[in-house]
Order: sequence, then C-alpha cells, then structure tokens
Amino acid sequence: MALDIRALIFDLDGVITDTAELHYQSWKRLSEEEGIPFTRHDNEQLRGVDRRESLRRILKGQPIEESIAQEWMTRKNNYYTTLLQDLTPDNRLPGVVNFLEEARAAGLKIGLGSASRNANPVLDKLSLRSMFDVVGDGYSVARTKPAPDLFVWVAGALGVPPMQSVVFEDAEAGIAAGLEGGFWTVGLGDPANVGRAHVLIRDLSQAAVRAILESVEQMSVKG
Ligand code: B16
Ligand code: MG
Repeated sequence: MALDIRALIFDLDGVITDTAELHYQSWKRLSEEEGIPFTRHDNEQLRGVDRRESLRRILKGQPIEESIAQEWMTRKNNYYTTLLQDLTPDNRLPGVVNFLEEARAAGLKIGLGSASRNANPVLDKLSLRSMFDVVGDGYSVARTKPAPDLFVWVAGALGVPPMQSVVFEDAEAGIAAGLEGGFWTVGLGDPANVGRAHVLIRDLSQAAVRAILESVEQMSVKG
C-alpha cells in the first residue's frame, strides 16, 4: 500500500446529524424578531461556518454594533440549545453507527471536527460521544473553517499527520479547510457544495470504510 490511512475525522452537522434545520429555525426566529429577511436558501450559506460568520452572512454586509451582534448570537444560541433538548439517537443520519463501527474495527482512530460550540452536547444527545477518540469543536481553535486549523488540531490530538487522515464534510468551507490542511477529503451530499473533495458520496449509508480507503489509495498512486 502506498498510503497508510490511520484516522478518519468527521464533521458533525450534515455528516453525523442534521442540525442545520435547528440552526435554521433558531436564526429564522431571531431574524423575524429583528425584521431581517432570511430564507432556507440563505441558510445553506451558513453550513460549516461559525456563529459570528453566520450572522455576518445573514446581514449580507449590513453593519452591526458588536454589542448588538453578541446579544443576537446569544439569543439565537438560546433558541438553538432549547431545540437541542429534543434531539435523540433517532436523529443520527443514516449509516453513521455502522460506518463508525467499521472504522473502529479496521483499527482507525476517529475524530470529530465541528465548528459548533455545541458539538459535545449534541454528541451526548445522540449517545455517540464514546465513539470518538478526540472531539474538536468551536472552542478548540480561534480560526474555524475554512481555515484548516480545526482539522489540524484534531489530527494532532489523534497523533496522526493530515496526509494519513481523511476528513468527511458536507460543506464547501469544510472541504476547503481539509484541502488547505493537506487532508484527504470525502464530500457528502450536493456536489455544488463539496465538488472539490477527492471522493464524493451521498451519505455514510452509501459508503464502506474499505471502499473509501481504496479510492484514496488509488488517487495517491496516480499522484
Ligand atoms: P454553533 P459543523 C456548524 O457545524 C454548522 O454547520 C453551522 O451552521 C454553525 O453555524 C456552526 O456549526 C456553529 O454552531 O452556533 O452551535 O457554535 O458543520 O461544523 O458541525
Ligand atoms: Mg457540516
């Protein structure tokens, strides 16, 4: 084998569970209270980027005083954490547990790299926390996606170099972060978002760990 993949690093929202809908409902409530137009289409632009960048995108360049921005983000997060209370293991996306178990059985290390400051409580609600060796979240690094820092932080904590790790992402910002960090990347979902990834899949139920590793090995051989 030309390559020796030793770790898989997963994004949370859009890969392990679909919290994008809950983020949408929370931002929607705030935007209605503040009279800001915000649609489901706008919400797609928030995938994978942190809370401050999400607000910047919602405001579409409109300036805001920082103290007001902080109050709005706190209010939105209160709405979001209230919605998270109803999250259960049924909210795991299809194929997640099988895929993680297959990775574990193959001897791979497993990390999580989420821009969310709520990643740990979300994993707890999904009863998945114990399946990850390392959890990197919105508190782990100063610059989140599309900067590579978060995935590099997770890989470092796992003790595996980026070139021997595969990142799984549903967002353009996440694939950009993975590529910039020198990781192998698997894009889930819409190729309009993740078309730059090395490997494209629909979701984890449509993929086998072995097949992903083989695809990456073949790409590395082709150079
Ligand atoms: P929070 P991921 C991201 O999660 C979401 O995709 C993004 O929409 C959200 O703004 C971000 O987390 C921050 O979330 O407000 O909970 O800190 O895809 O990186 O797992
Ligand atoms: Mg995501």
